Amino acid sequence: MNKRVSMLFTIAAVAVMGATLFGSTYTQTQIAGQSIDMDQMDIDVMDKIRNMGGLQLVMPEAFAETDCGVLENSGRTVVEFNLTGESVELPIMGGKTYNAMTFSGQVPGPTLRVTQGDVVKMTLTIPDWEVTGHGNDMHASQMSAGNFESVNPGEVSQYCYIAESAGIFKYHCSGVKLIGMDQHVLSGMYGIAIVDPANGYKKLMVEKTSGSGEIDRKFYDADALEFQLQYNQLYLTPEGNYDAGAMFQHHNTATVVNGMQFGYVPNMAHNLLVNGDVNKNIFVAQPWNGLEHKQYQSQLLFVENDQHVRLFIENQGNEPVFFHIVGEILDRVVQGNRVQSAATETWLLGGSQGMIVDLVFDEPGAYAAVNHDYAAIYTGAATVFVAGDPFGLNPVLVEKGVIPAPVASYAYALGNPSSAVPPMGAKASGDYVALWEVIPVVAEILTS
Ligand SMILES: [Cu+2]
Repeated sequence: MNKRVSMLFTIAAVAVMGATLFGSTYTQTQIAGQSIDMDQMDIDVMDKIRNMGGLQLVMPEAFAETDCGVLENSGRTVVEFNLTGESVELPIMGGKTYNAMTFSGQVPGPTLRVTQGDVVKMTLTIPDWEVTGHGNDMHASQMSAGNFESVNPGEVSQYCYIAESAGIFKYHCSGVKLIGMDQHVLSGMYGIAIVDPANGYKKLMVEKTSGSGEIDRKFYDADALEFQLQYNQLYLTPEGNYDAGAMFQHHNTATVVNGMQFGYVPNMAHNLLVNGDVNKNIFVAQPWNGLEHKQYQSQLLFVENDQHVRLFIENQGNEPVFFHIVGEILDRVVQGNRVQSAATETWLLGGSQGMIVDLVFDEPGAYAAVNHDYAAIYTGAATVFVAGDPFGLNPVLVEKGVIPAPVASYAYALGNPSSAVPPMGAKASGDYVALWEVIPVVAEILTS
């Protein structure tokens, strides 16, 4: 017996012994067995394993159905999710562009939102003008991407699955039969599925001290203001093409939040609103100044104080995310519908890992949510939440007639960027007012 065969035999023997000891019957005798009699083991199984050269690995398809027929008629709610695979050119900092690969022309791809137990019917269309084939792997599906293979230009393919587990799950291109998957994902072909728990979200409990040594528990209703933040990296050549060599060395060109470096930081329109001057920056890094960036314009995220805020966060990338909000504590961290932590400062997300963060911003202010890895912060992993009215705009907004009465969040005067609000998709819905159109108008009123 050569070494390789010997090792396989050992693995097979351990597996069969495991099955013998802890098999489906679980009798007291088996569990309490004192010794293993090799003569009593199933010799046929051993021979079979040996003859085929070891154990065969089988990918689970427990909840998957590549043929939609059965699941579509199962009586469950069926949610259709239609994606196209398209290569497009997108802007990055410094006035350059890069060759992006996208689902439906946007990065991240459209967000799927379903309720636990729903059937998802995913259809991927590749236009005939597209330069390459694409695939799709939804981590909510418990199904191997290998079953889906690749969809060629000019073709359409689909699969169905039951979204059995609640939580936030990545989906991504699986390349051309898994080849080039890194290039396709790191060039923009990713998104999330939010699977809401069948019994809904839970109330948020926040502990507060009264100052007399007592702890008061404050409860917030399960309804919350929701945002999504997806972290990734770009690895690019100077020409804006994917650089596999840089990826292997983890030398990223940029860190992106929802596809943008410094996604959701102030822009020149905010400068005009707050400082009365487009050139007076209100944040250290404002790379997207300039209204010519239009839909790629960075925007702030507006929340109320004392409001339950829920963040769906996914690490789509290749490097860890140490999620932290400067000046805040993450009141609750949930993964897979199970609470992982409460009142924590930072939470680590490995690659292809997601979480739901529930929190309340206690005081008016501007709070930077970051990946607390300095290389990531300086290359783009900073996002600014503005809570309450820290800039004292309410009296002026009321006096100038922009709003009839003071508001608890600038969101009620200016809205929040649709790309951060799930289900996202400025491009997907078209039903939105662009902040980069609204803010200059408001600022003009205030400064006139
Ligand atoms: Cu692809």
